[in-house]
Amino acid sequence: MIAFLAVLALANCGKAPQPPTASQPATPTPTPTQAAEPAGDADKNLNIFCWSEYIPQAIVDAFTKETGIKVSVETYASNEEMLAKLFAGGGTYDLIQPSEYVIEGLIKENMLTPIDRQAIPNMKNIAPEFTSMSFDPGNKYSIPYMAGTVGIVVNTELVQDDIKTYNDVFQEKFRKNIVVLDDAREIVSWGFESMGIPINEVSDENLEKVRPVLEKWLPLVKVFDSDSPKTALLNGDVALGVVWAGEGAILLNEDKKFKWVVPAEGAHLFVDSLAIPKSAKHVKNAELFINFILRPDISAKVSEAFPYLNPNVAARELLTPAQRNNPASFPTADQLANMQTFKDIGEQATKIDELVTSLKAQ
Ligand code: N2P
Repeated sequence: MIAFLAVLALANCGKAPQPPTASQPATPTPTPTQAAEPAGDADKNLNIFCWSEYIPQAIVDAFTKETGIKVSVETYASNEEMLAKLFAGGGTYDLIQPSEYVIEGLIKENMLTPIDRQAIPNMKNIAPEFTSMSFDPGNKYSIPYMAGTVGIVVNTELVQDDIKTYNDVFQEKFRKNIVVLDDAREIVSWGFESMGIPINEVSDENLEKVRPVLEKWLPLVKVFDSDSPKTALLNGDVALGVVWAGEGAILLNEDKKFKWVVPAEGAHLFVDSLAIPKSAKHVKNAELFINFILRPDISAKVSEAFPYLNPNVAARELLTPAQRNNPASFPTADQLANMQTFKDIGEQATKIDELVTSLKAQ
């Protein structure tokens, strides 16, 4: 609890809910052969709290059409923002979408409801390498939604250099020509990777080591944006970005001038899952939604709108070759071998937040 409460004190709580803004796919047609879904809660409501630009509104609408369950969606731009509101929300949320290290922390703090796996037959669609991961052995509390990495996007019309590493991005000549995620844990991990420090070794000593690197890097950034970092690149406001892979994949689809680079030093592999807070009031409706979104046709529609690394192998089969070959969506086996997930780092999370906040303000 201590770690989460500390993060709560520092996290940005003032953000208004925002609807997803990326292009929305057409409302999917329910598969006629679909087995009858188990009944939901008597109260036909569901409150989802998810990352922005991650669950297409058309999918939410299709769920409501099929089940009669009215869904309210609120979004967040970082795990820490989600945690702050979860603690302050007094049981408003039925379904949340934390990344791996946050699931690990929430399980430790007994903040999640075990998921009735009988209600999630579509779990069979998830690739074995994304099941029973170390943050939730047996998937007792979480069901994988999307995975992905953080990498570099280069506008090759504006940058001719062969960008390979974080240090290649954060150069004086690119001052105020860079967009990065507004995410302290991510930013510190890039600094660590550039110095050869394992991304989960977040000690006071390593934070002091990374400070001068970030002191140099952060003033070079023009835009901090976790919701839609692609926008600054699309508008030509910046030439380089360190962004979520799904944002990179959308940019590659938009214009050939954009290039995706997995940083040579390694990168964070995030696994974002669906989980039900202990305080949820509509647990069965949440389970219905989880099973619905794991349907191959539905999950493929999610990939169409938000092209992340889809752990749903049955959905992957429905993707076009172009979608499957997007290098930002689907890293190679060699690239994956050089990626790591984040671990829960307890109270050190607060120190990361303090460090990045103070350096951004310099
Ligand atoms: C979607 C954000 C991706 C989530 N907008 C990264 N964990």
